[in-house]
Amino acid sequence: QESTHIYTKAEVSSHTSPETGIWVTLGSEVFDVTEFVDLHPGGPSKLMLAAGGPLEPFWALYAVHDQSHVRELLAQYKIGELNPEDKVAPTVETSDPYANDPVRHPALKVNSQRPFNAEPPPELLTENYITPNPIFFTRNHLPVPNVDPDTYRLHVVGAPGGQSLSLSLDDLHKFPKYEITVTLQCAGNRRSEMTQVKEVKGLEWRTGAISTAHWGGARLCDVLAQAGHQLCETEAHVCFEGLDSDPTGTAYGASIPLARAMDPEAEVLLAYEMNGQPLPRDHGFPVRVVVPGVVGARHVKWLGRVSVQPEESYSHWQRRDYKGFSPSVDWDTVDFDSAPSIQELPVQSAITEPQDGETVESGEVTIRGYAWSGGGRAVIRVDVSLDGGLTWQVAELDGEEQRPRKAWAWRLWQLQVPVPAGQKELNIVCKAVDDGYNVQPDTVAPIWNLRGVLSNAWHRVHVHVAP
Ligand code: HEM
Ligand code: MTE
Ligand code: MO
Repeated sequence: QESTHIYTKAEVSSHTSPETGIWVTLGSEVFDVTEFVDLHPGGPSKLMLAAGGPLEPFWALYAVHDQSHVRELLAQYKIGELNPEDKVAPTVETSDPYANDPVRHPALKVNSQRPFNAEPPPELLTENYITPNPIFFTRNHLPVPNVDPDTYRLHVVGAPGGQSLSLSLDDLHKFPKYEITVTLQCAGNRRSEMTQVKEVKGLEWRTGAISTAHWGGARLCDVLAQAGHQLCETEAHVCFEGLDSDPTGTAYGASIPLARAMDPEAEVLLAYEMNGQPLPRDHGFPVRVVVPGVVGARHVKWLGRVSVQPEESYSHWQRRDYKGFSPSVDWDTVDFDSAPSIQELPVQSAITEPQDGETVESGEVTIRGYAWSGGGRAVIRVDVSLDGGLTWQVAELDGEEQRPRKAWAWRLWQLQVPVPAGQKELNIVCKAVDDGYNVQPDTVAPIWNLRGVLSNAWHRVHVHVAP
């Protein structure tokens, strides 16, 4: 018998297109699945996410592959083995502040490696109503702190006449546990579309700086009450500090109004669980704030300190970022103090399937996406157009029915429509309506702002129709 072919990791990673052949690995085995890609029951685009590398991280997300018939099918495409030396784990460089960052899922589309910022690809984003933890979008401003859960303490500054608290994880678990499903969206989601109008400062997020999880934890109002805080007549703010800090020792910080923090109906959590698991390190282990209906920036991760103050947090991210301005304001004229910090977000929706530039089959097309609104406002309708907005059809809303005024989570939606005969291309557009009858603006230019936040114009996707 002929000896087995041995391939290096580098060789495998250079096989990612039909021209070169499409290779993947499972354990130490190498497969050429070029012929199978178009036959994949989960669709070619999903399989292609693993092209040139290991299947394990993807198959870990989809247990459908843990079946003997799937392994047998794959075995038909085996072409050899991985070079054993390529299985040695890479060594860690310790002088690098990011050296202790966790290992990330390879499906994430990375916008910046240090600090780590990444979004799930559209074809995975709306595959599940609950985003699996490993592909939940990640927005870090600093290296990920390594927090020891045994010595962790959450410091809560007490009210005058009350008492300050130093809470261990066990202490936090003694408060009544609440569980809620909440969608988190970064203010910069869809910023890349704003960049097309005019340059902005910020990470080039596409449609994936949004994800949904089932969070578990103590209510912030219960913890504040134990420290002697009550709702007061005068305006006050609850300030949060993370355990992540820059080289000068300045921690990430943000604040929310005390009125929201103390309102049991607002369901603000100090979360220690994400989808039934302890928080992953990237998402704030061991404790983060979850502020339903409010911009991601206030959901402070690796929470170290909570205090109530007469003014908003003095952090850069509260005062000099995450604010909206008129399209005519530029970096020379901007006065950050003139605009309120972003809290509740406006109504949003996007198309995740098909993707821009794709070719769809003639006959029928399935259009999918997500829709969400801030402040607990429920999405009541998603309109979809195939002709750039001339005519509209109403999409079917999937996902959990939302509670009135507490619609914290997104709705996924879909529409199956015949492709009009003779059509060579489609200009697909979506727009959502929330229960305040708020709608999305039709174009980006009038909402352009120098920081590229609040990008929620109608989402447009241009596709070709196969002849
Ligand atoms: C379904 C094979 C890679 C996502 C399936 C099924 C097979 C298969 C045979 C149908 C299983 C059943 O229903 O019993 C393969 C092979 C792969 C591969 C041989 C690699 C060579 C991937 C990757 C992803 C993925 C990389 C995701 C990133 C899915 C999904 C389904 C599926 C979501 C379910 C589709 C549905 O619910 O209808 N795959 N797969 N697959 N696969 Fe894969
Ligand atoms: N908390 C800390 N401590 N440090 C951060 O960099 N980023 C914020 C927020 N909380 C951040 C933070 C921003 S801007 C967003 S959008 C969300 O976390 C992202 O949360 P995720 O990474 O779990 O998706
Ligand atoms: Mo963000």
